[in-house]
Amino acid sequence: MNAQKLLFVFAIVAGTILCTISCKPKNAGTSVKGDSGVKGYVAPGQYDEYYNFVSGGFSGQMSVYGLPSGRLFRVIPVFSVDPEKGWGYSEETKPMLNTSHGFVPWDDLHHVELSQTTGEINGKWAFANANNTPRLARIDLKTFKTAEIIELPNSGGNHSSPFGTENSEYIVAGTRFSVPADYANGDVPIDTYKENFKGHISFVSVNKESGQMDIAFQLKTPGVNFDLARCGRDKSHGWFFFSCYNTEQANTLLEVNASQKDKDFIMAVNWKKAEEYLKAGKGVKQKVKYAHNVWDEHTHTATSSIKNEVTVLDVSELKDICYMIPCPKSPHGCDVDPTGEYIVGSGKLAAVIPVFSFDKLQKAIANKAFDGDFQGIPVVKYEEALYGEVKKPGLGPLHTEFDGKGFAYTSFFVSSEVVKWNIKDLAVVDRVPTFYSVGHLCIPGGNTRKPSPKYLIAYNKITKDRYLPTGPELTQSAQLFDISGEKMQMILDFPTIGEPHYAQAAPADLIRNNGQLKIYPIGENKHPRVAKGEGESKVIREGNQVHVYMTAVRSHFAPDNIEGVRMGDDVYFHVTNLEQDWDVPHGFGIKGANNAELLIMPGETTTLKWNPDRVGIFPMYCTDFCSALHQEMQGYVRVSPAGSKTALSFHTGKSAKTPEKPVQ
Ligand code: RUQ
Ligand code: CUA
Repeated sequence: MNAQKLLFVFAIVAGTILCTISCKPKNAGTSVKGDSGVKGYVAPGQYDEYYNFVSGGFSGQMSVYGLPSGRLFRVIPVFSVDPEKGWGYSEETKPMLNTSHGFVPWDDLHHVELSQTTGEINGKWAFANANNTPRLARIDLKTFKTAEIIELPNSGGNHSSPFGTENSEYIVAGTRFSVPADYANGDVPIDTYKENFKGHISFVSVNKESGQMDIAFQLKTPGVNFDLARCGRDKSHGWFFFSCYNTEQANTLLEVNASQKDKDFIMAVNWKKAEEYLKAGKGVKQKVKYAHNVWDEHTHTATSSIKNEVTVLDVSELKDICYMIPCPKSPHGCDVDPTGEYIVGSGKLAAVIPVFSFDKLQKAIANKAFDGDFQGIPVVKYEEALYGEVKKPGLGPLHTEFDGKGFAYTSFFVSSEVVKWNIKDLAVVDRVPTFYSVGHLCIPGGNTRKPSPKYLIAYNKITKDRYLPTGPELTQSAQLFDISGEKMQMILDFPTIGEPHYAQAAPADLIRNNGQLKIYPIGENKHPRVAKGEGESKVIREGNQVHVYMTAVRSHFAPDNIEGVRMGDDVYFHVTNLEQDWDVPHGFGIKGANNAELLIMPGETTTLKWNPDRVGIFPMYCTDFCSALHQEMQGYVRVSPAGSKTALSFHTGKSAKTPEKPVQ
């Protein structure tokens, strides 16, 4: 090798090394310029302008951030157990995670939907989907607690969910995987997809006052993958739009086989028509099995009941409920603008963004401007529903939000950017890079009639070199943009819990003043094992069950000394928090417990089940720093051998009390 050649090789090697060390894409680290960071600054002690409810992805939870600060306020446990809050560990919360498959301690939460009245966020509830074992959850925004979970039969991979109508009449849930219905024979060869696999879309009604959910009906559709959905609004209220892919009906190697066709569909659903058919008795009651879990605010206890019937409308037979609109290349996002006229389809592999017109669609349906049908569902001619195409917008369009000022913002996964375009003339007006690979976007109210066009948040799948590394699993992130001017400007970048999918945001005052600050009077506690004062605290034996009616108040438990527990006992600590101020929880933990701590909210009773595994003295203590003497808030349980004669007794302070008629 001559010297020149050697130098050349050296240059390449050095270049490669340098690049692996510092090859940040241009813009990285320099995108917050001048005073833009200041715009996201919320001074200590100041409130944020918005609540941001963010899906926790594979953590199964929902997190609550402030905007514009990006401060994390709370992680609300929804579909996954959360030992920090005792969620899924206390006896009262276990039924919330019950399903027809039994207790399921985890799920994958993708989308968040805030309840609405006349197309505007009303601050009452947030809905969320479980993707893996199909369920819908309702979170009460007065308590920031999951108040209800309903399982969805006939579904697999509940991805196209939960999207709501303008008055939260319904929250819909479309199945990602079409599968043989639960009420049909499921023991069929997988390659009989075309004949035996069906899609089901659930329309779940929401009670206006209580929020209680109920599966009003399901639509049975040909087998495809439903991906996302949006309701019609204003003039298109009464319609729903679902993107679907795999209209090839492939059952293997979908990355190739589900990308064959030039166009898949957006399925337009006339749900008012479906309601008419339902009233006319056209629904078929089918035998299924699903769990419905409801939290009772007065007993602070969930009950799970198994239901076994659902009403199904077959849209291949009941004409004029569904219409297919051709949409280029595996549409993912399907978004409707604030006026309800424009429906935006984002084909993951498409080079254009088609924008459909609701008025043109109606005309096309009236004139039967169809191109045949897809297994009984009329296919509307593409041009007859199309308003126009956004040309060369970027690579890999996913999701679109709106600012209410005539602009749409679309995320591009592959080219890693947000693109702002004009809805009327379909011209691209601005684009900014995201770091990296953005999925969903959120503008507060961005899916309503009245967006507030100040901020846009991009939720990124990959963060690569943006943060200090933490091993192979790097954090995902959110990036905040100021969109009040003509140009989008990045002002903040913050890590998230789990993989953030969709998120929504609501004005701070709407949530803050929804009645959430209150006293929790102990008198309203209807828990069957409550102790409403220390005088009511006691320990009783029922066979091999020992029930401890325990109270907690700053800074002691009553009782705090318990004897007479024996090996083989099931011990239930029913801890009542006697505090009535809304912000003084207590905690409870005992050595060797096979579950978690309890966090007991003021005025509530919560139960920990404990099976002592050995003879001896077991300390217990308050886990939540509640006062200067929090560390003194502790006690002991004595465990004796099975068959021991040690009488059951308990006390706090001097006098040991023995239950009047100890049952041995
Ligand atoms: S989607 S992978 Cu919400 Cu873009 Cu789930
Ligand atoms: Cu009660 Cu710490």
